[in-house]
Amino acid sequence: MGWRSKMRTQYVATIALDEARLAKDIEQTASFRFSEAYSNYLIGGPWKSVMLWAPDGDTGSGVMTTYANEQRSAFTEYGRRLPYLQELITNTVDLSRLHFVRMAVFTDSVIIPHRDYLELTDVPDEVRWEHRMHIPLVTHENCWFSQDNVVYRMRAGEIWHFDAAQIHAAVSLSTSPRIHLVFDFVNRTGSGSLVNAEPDGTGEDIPAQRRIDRPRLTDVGRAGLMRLADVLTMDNVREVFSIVIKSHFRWDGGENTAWDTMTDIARASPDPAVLPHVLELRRYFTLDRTVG
Ligand code: YCP
Ligand code: CO
Repeated sequence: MGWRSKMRTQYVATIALDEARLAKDIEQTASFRFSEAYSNYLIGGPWKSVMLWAPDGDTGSGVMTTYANEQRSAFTEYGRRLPYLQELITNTVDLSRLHFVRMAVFTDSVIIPHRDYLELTDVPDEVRWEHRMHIPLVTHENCWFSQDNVVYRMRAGEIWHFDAAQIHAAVSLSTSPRIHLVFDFVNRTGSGSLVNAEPDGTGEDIPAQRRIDRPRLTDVGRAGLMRLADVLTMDNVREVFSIVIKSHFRWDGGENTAWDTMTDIARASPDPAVLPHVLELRRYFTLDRTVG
């Protein structure tokens, strides 16, 4: 099966995780130096990541545009210290197209609705990573993703294609950490499929059993959110946005509700600096991250 970059978010298959070997590897990571790059996408706890597979086997800073991206990728020093995950990665994907694998951990936090890959305009076509895949390793009931106004869960051991080029958000409402493997692939034509697993889904991209049903956001609920405008100042933009994003995960306010509601609240804020600031954030996270 050929493969192109425009892969929709979809469940692929489930791997039977070896919990004992996984626990050993996770224990190993206690001594690793995690990067907090991209934590500005989160409100609450940081986004912690560690490179397991990267160009030139370089652990690097975690900021993906700073790697020697024209080099061949390989396991990093950290990746080589995780025998189970090294095996899992090698057995599960086409390494010839694999560019990065990160272990990504976050706890008790929300991820601002955003598109990834917007900052990669200077990365040459042949090495630009354009396709993402997730495999949750450790997760819980209250870790949710949203895309196209669908809120859903990924369970541990599941392989998911993840359309990171579309606006997506996430929450992890728990004090226990959520740990995923996050894969990025280059858009090179390869012989076989990207993933070494027979798809076992129902044909539905996001299976019904993975979706979280939310009640509609009522007019009363919406009016309540709008009253946040009364207290919204430059000092609390992030806190207010966190409330707005969490409410989007609990109630269905329609497409783009988090950014639209935040923009409406900003417009109604007594502080005139807030609206331009929120519009700038919206541009950065959803439209354009190139400088100048
Ligand atoms: C990324 N996605 O693509 C970011 C990290 C959360 C959202 C932070 O690396
Ligand atoms: Co993202």
